[in-house]
Amino acid sequence: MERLRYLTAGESHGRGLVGILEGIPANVPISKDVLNHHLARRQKGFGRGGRQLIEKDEADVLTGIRFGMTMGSPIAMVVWNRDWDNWTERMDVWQRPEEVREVTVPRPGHADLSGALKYRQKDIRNILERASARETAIRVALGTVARQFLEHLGIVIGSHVIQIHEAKSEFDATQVEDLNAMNEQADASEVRCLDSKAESHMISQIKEAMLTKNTAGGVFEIIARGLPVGLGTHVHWERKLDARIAQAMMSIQAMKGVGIGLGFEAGARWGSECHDAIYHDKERGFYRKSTGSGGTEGGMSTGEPLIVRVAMKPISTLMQPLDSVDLHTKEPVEAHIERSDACAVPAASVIGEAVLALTLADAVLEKFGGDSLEEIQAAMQWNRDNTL
Ligand code: EPS
Repeated sequence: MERLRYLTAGESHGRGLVGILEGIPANVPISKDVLNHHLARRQKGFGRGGRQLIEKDEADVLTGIRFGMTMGSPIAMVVWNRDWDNWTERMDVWQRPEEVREVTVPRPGHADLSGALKYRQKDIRNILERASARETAIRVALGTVARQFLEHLGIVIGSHVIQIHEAKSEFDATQVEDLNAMNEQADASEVRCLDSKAESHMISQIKEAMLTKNTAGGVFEIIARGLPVGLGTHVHWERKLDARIAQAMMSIQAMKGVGIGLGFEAGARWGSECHDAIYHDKERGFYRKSTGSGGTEGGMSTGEPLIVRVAMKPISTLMQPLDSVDLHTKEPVEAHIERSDACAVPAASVIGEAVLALTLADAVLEKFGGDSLEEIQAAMQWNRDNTL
């Protein structure tokens, strides 16, 4: 990230998850309710396991905000793990209990084996605790600060689930103007799906996964509107907006594919069916009628809706485990079973929104600079005419 930095720490069953966000300008109003609202959205979704009945995630802000306003200083926060109460001995920072049930059988698909070998850990718990998607709770908290900053600049983000296993939504979100309303509607669905026929199919796919002791993956779509032209740049690989978005999405646990706009589908289309023809009028400046590029050209935002699709693999903890090998005995055994989720694609869509907010906030700060919200609002103003 160029202008915004963030760092998270914390284990799934440790005391809590810690985050620091540095680079948010001063004078951005931040609402505690909005922070906790998005944290609650991340906890929902059909197919979640028992853990979410224990947790009620809230952001405990320690620094950087005073009277509900950012001060330009680093924002530090904690999401405490309620489940910690059940793990105090097993996850004690100092004292090893007399008996520790070590995890010695790696789950295929998880960080378990590569992590254990890389860090030379005989107890896989030392890997899986940090690899766990529990970490995304603090990322949503940090991302929601970025999101509130963006909203004050007229940039709004929404998402919905477009596929779970074989069930596919036909809903076209690219034309939706009010993304907050779209999000509310998606939140009302147990699978965050906006196509009612596909919604019941998705639920039945997850039920089938549960019944067969399996897990289900899927695809979600995130849309952002209100972006100025020219976030990111064509001049250098690491500053390209689409590249930064892809990296951010792939950093979310269990994500395996990212597409911008038509994404993989672009490979099967003629050029004339792919690219968005250019128009101009006095009111809008330059504009497009189609959304194939997904709002980026040459690594820069076009000012059109940004459309990101992300594929999540099925969660790797299977209740009917695949073959594995014990780390110590090297004997073939069934993989380790941990309490887990059958499907977390709806939650992943909320995490995607937060991660996108962090990436976009960084790109906004890179282009417009400024130490206070007012400076950035003013700098963005003249860019809004969309013409030369
Ligand atoms: C996860 C395993 C499960 C999930 C967890 C991610 O946790 P547990 O082992 O405590 O049942 O519920 O996700 C969360 C805790 C969360 O808040 O999203 C994993 O192995 O990635």
